Amino acid sequence: MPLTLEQLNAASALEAAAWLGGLYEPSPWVIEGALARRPFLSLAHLKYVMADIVRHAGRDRQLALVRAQPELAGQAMVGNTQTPESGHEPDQAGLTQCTAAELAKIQRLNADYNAKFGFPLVLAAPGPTGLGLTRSEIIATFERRLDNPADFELLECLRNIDRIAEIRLNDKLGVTPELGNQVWDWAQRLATHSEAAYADRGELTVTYLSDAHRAVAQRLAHWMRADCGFDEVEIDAVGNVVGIYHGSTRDAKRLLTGSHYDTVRNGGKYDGRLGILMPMVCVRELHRQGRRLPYGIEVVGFAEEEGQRYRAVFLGSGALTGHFNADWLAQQDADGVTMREAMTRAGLCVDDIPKLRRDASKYLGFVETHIEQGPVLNEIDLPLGIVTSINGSVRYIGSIIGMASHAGTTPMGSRRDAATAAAELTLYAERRGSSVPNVVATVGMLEVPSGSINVVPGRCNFSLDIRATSDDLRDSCATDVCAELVRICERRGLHFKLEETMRVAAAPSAPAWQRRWEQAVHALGLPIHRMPSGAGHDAMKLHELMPQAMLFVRGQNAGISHNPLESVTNDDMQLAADALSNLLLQLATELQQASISPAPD
Ligand code: HGY
Ligand code: MN
Ligand code: MN
Repeated sequence: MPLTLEQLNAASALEAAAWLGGLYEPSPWVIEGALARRPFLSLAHLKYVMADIVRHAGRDRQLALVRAQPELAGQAMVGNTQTPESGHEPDQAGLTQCTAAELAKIQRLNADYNAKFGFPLVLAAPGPTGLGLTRSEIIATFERRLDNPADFELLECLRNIDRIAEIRLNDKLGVTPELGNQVWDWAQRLATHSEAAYADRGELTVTYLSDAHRAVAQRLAHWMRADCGFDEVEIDAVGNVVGIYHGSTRDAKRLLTGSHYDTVRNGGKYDGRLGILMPMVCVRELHRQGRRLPYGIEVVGFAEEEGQRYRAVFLGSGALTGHFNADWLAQQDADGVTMREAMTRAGLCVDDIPKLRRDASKYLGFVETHIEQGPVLNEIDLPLGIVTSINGSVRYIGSIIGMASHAGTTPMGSRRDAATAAAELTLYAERRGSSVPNVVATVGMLEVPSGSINVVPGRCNFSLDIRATSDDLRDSCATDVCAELVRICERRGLHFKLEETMRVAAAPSAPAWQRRWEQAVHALGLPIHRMPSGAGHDAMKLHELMPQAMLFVRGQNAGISHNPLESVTNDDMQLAADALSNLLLQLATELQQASISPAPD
């Protein structure tokens, strides 16, 4: 019979410690510390308390905890002795089926890792789903983490120990994160669609209206119709996938929610997509319960947010706010295909785009769940964070033009080298972005077109991405960087072209909606952590039309994103689904109590 939280809260410290003994083998101090903080408000609260105790245990105890873990190499050995809780874990990951070569590689990696860090690598072999990493994933993780700094690795080992404890605790309480598993499965399925050139390398790239992009749209629409019970599903004139789950009356106001399904090149599986799949799984639960709320739920998979194929970001959400810029239609992609042609080939009706603008009076507001795409939630061991504001950003693409010349015969003093000028600008942008808090400046693209090893670069293309928590901070940084570009080119006798491709204002969360997220997270028994978003999101576009607020979900691998290492655990996705469900029911209660359908602020 699975253990219950009530039993854990009511039992004597001795009895409870016996129940939880194997979670953090063999470090009873973690459980003792946690039990002293009873009552546990929820399973998530218990997990957080244990991770918090480990986090604040001091380096000696942390090192002892890591050093006490069974070595992966040892686990890979057949017949290795494991504790009762951990015995099945190596098997789950297939570690006990290692080939001799794999075993030798793991043992070599372990020796190198121990020699470098002075403790064994700890990796939660059951992985983000609890069902087990593959042997190749384990070896790849081992190799990657060998390159990390020591301090980072100690914390990463501790986070993996927490994850192992979390999975063991789920087992003890008979808990399976069903909704988290469903979102995980959907995300893996969507990730099977990638553009050919990238798919061949095992990379995920889905840019606007590519075949992979259209396949993802079809998949989302199918699941909305066939699995989740949406009443209406369509793919609109810009390729957004729109699912509507009506309220108790069809003309009831709607909550708008969703995120984007396009990706950056060689991106991750959860950026954007998590925010579509989360409300889909919540609507599926409502549908299964035959439940209608006093408002409708409109879930949108936005077709384009990343601006990868065309220089048109927030195209999908911008169409809903009436900001689709018709000039974008003439933009050409790297192969010379205009957006208009791409839309026509995809069967989209360009003339219908203006009709997509939403009437704000018909909506209650917009909410978005999204992976954090950063390290903060990992550093405080929290699965969920409340977004207070989305940073404003401005983007440019530019070219510095000098004179191509012979690398061997052109004296250093008489060159008009475009690449060294771009390098100066890149370093200036880094210095300026670092000079004040809450500002970031990035040169993400730097290219000498048709460059040659023996030619002084006559041209260098570059991009600029400048963001800040306020528009003033953003604009001041942008002004300085552009002024520096002028100075560099004057001094070097070069000239430049610069085009602003995006400018979006900082978007503070609507207080009432932020409060609903806070209430939802509090109801899960978790502490509230408020934080700004350094990444841009569709919510900042909808911000121009209606009140919005976001929920962040912790990412694995220290929250890395825009990278194939992007990952989320099923447990954290379960908590996000629980939080969104709670917000939906909160809103329903508010409306029922008001017994009218006002537009909450
Ligand atoms: O760049 C961003 O912040 C987002 O991922 N488009
Ligand atoms: Mn992104
Ligand atoms: Mn995103």
